[in-house]
Amino acid sequence: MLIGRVLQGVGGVYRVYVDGAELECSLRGRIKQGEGSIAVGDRVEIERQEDGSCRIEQVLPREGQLSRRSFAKRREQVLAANVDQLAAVVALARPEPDLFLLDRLLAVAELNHLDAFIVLNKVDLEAEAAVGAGERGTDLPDLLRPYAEAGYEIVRTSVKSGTGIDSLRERLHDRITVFAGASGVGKSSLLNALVPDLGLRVGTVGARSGRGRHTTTAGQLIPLGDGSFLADTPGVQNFEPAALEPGELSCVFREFRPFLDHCRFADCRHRDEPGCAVREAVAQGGLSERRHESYLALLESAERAARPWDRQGPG
Ligand SMILES: Nc1nc2c(ncn2[C@@H]2O[C@H](COP(=O)(O)OP(=O)(O)O)[C@@H](O)[C@H]2O)c(=O)[nH]1
Ligand SMILES: [Mg+2]
Ligand SMILES: [Zn+2]
Repeated sequence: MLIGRVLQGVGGVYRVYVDGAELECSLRGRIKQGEGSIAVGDRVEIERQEDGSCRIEQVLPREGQLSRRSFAKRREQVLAANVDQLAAVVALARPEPDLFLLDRLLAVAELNHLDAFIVLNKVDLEAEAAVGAGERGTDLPDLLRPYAEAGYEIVRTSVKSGTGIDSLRERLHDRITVFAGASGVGKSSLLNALVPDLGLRVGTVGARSGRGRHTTTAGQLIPLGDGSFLADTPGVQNFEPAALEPGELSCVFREFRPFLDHCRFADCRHRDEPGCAVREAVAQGGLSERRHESYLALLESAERAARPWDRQGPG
């Protein structure tokens, strides 16, 4: 009997990582029937069959998972099992930072009880970023300050110059990490830099993000060989924030937590209630106004999803 980790599953065939090698395995019928009970990242027991083929006999208990909840279907889709942390990737420039997406990704991490950190990639594009910052009126390090203050570590990288790749590798050590971020920020490039013989396809810049732009279609786990695994799970970007329960949201914004007990109402949604400690902190500059706006936008979509009769209605 062998124990391994599921790297990928396509059409009933599973690639399983065992002691530095990969085995192709089938799945025992009884596991197959319990739909969704095996995912990328699962630890499994494998038995070699008489004909030499390998079969997954059992899925070992999970320590956490990254899942996407769908409100409409009232079910959970497991994107990857045993994930430890999420790396939210943004680019200094090209594309312009999508901070609402960053807030959503960090929310996903919090909801799934994953550690999270930010990778600021393309730091070689400083000159270009300065132009964008001029047009915007703020530069990205300023925009990222609230995240650092909330306790999110920021690792600066450039695939082009090699800056920060070693620190990033250290940050990944012995853990399963999900890379997430907008199309074009350099996720595939970073994975290629971390695993030199990987050869993931790198996309072109400028193309509109959206369906069909993802060069990786099915989720997979990439072993770094030192006990670290990178999870390439395209579904994270399309995470549906509407699947959140409205009441869950305020805890998900980490830096709001110290204020939550001080709101006048226990069920305060930090929008227009009197005596709201969160809004008070925003007004006094102790909390970021932009993060609060993201919170309100997520709250609205969560409330809309909780009212099925106007889910189709205009925003
Ligand atoms: N200047 C610069 N370009 C980068 C860097 N990392 C990635 N790119 C480029 O950004 C584009 C998108 O990269 P890709 O890895 O496909 O992004 P993904 O969509 O997040 O997987 C490609 O043209 C890369 O060559 C970097 O650190 N600096
Ligand atoms: Mg990619
Ligand atoms: Zn409040």
